[in-house]
Amino acid sequence: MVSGKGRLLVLEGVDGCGKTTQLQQLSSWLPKSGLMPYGSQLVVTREPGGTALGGRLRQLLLNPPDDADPEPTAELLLYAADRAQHVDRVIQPALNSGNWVLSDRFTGSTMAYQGYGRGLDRDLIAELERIATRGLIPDMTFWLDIPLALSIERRGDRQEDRIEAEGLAFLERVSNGFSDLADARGWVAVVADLPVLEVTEAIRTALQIRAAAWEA
Ligand code: T5A
Repeated sequence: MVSGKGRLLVLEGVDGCGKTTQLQQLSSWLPKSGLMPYGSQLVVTREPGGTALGGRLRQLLLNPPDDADPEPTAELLLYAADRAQHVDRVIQPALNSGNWVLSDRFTGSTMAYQGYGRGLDRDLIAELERIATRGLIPDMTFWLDIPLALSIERRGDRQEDRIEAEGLAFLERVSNGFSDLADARGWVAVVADLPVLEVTEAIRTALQIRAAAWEA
């Protein structure tokens, strides 16, 4: 029996900002941090691709076979479909059981990439966000803030996926989008061009402060 409330924590930022690295750091620390309710579990997940259906959608979105690349509106709807399945199958059931969920990307990525990046209608995106999540809002979102040039450098000569291959101007719009969203949605901005453990420490400290407020 879990004695507390489930919580949804999200990491957001441009490609190569260090989300996956921090997700690993947090997933080993959180269960022994004393922050999670007694008996609860940590569910670590990601978008796109947090479900079996989402895994197929991820492939179509990021590395589609020849001639199967989606146009912007289809891309938006595929990300929304991935999220709807993710919320219904993974996130909401975990939260209902009092577990904590740590997700690599969530709704902010759609607003940043498809809204700011692709220039699709942001009101429509907000409406789709509401439909796909059924109104679920993360308890805490960490935006890993990093200069775009460094995020590109960090990705090195790894093969680019379809979104990463959109080019610098696109990624600049996405990066500005994340900055606007962090302000508008009350995200925690984390300076991410520091050594891994310093970034982890900043996230941990912010989370400890917020968790104390949850308990108060
Ligand atoms: N997308 C997603 C949309 O367009 N709309 C949506 O709605 C959603 C949900 C998903 C793609 O889909 C798009 C956005 C994306 O383009 P993804 O799986 O999230 O892709 O892929 P990326 O964000 O590209 O993930 P990456 O793995 O490339 O980047 P991460 O996770 O941000 O970075 P990470 O941790 O892998 O680090 C990159 C490199 O930097 C090093 C790491 O060791 C690694 O080599 N590094 C550091 N080096 C020095 N100091 C640090 N502090 C470091 N942290 C990491």
